[in-house]
Amino acid sequence: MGKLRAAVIGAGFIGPAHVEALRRLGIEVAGITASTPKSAKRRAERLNLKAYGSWEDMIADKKVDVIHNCAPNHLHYPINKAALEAGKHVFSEKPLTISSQESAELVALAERRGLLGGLCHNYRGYPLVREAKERIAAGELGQLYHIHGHYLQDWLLYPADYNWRLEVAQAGRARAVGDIGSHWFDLAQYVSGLRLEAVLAETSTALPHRLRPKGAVETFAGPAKGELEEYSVDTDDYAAFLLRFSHSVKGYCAVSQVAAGHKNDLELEINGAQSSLRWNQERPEELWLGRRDQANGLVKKNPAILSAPARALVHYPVGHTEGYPSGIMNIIAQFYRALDGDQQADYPTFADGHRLMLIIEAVLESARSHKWVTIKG
Ligand code: SOE
Repeated sequence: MGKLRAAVIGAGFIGPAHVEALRRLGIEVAGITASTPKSAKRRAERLNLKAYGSWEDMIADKKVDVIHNCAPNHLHYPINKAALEAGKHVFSEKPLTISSQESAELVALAERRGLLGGLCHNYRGYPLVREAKERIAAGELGQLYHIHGHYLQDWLLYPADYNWRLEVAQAGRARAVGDIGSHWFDLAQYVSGLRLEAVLAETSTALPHRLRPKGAVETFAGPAKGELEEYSVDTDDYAAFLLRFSHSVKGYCAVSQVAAGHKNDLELEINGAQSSLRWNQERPEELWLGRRDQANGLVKKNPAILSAPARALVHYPVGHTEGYPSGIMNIIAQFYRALDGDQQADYPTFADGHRLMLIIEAVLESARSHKWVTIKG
């Protein structure tokens, strides 16, 4: 396929993380764009990159082969669609779109055009996550019984914590569910190898009235300053789910963006007939093993004891901490291996993203109807 050139749309929290990952992989980055030409220029200067005036200009650039879409949620669909129509491969931020109708369209479009679509469910890219997956696939836990966990954050705790994710027009109807619930669902299915089949959900809005600034604010930027105005919010700060997976495995999970003290607390625990395992994003280099008749154990990010697929995701020796940035890089690396024709490359696809949209919609429907909802597809 030759040397591919990438370009990144979005210069907030996550766009520059894609740039860093691409640079670590030795993939050329043609440039970056942002919500305004001025902020694109500012960010591009800091990253020593070319600033495109708009995402349309970037997509029109014949020198660009792969578009990284790190724009807000409502722009995932139009940008991904335009990029595919222009013959570019797409690596998109999640959720894939804001409706399953749009995500289905993107899956079909990529297929028709013979292009690849990848999705940044970066938590799949941690060595100990992969180790958990390998141990389950090898039968170490025995028959699986339960899958549970949480994804808790506190960056939207205060009324003046502002971000575009609080605006339905930009983020879609699902907030915590779409932003962080989608990660948890993806991880639970990826690690267990099971499919989520049905959900009973409750959502709630702890802060129905918030304060917003006149200007733009970045993710994790802290409470807004300057002139503020009050506005109403009715999307989910919090959601709890009862879950049914394939093979009659049962589970539960809670997500919140207003849980004081929790920063990026994504946790997944799986219990089987022989043993359990647990992984937490804030202790990314440890995998807890739970046993009934022996001492519980802790597997460290030690290449000498990890399975081969997990070892391949390690870039520094044991005890030399790596986490979030390397996870993103590992997933992006797999996507580019797929672009290079590697059939074994393992990355979240647009088809996965479409199914996650069906899950998000099932959650919202269940929260409305107070009934179990079967996930379509
Ligand atoms: C904000 O909740 C956020 O930045 C998410 O959008 C990311 O996907 C997650 O990795 C960290 O938190």
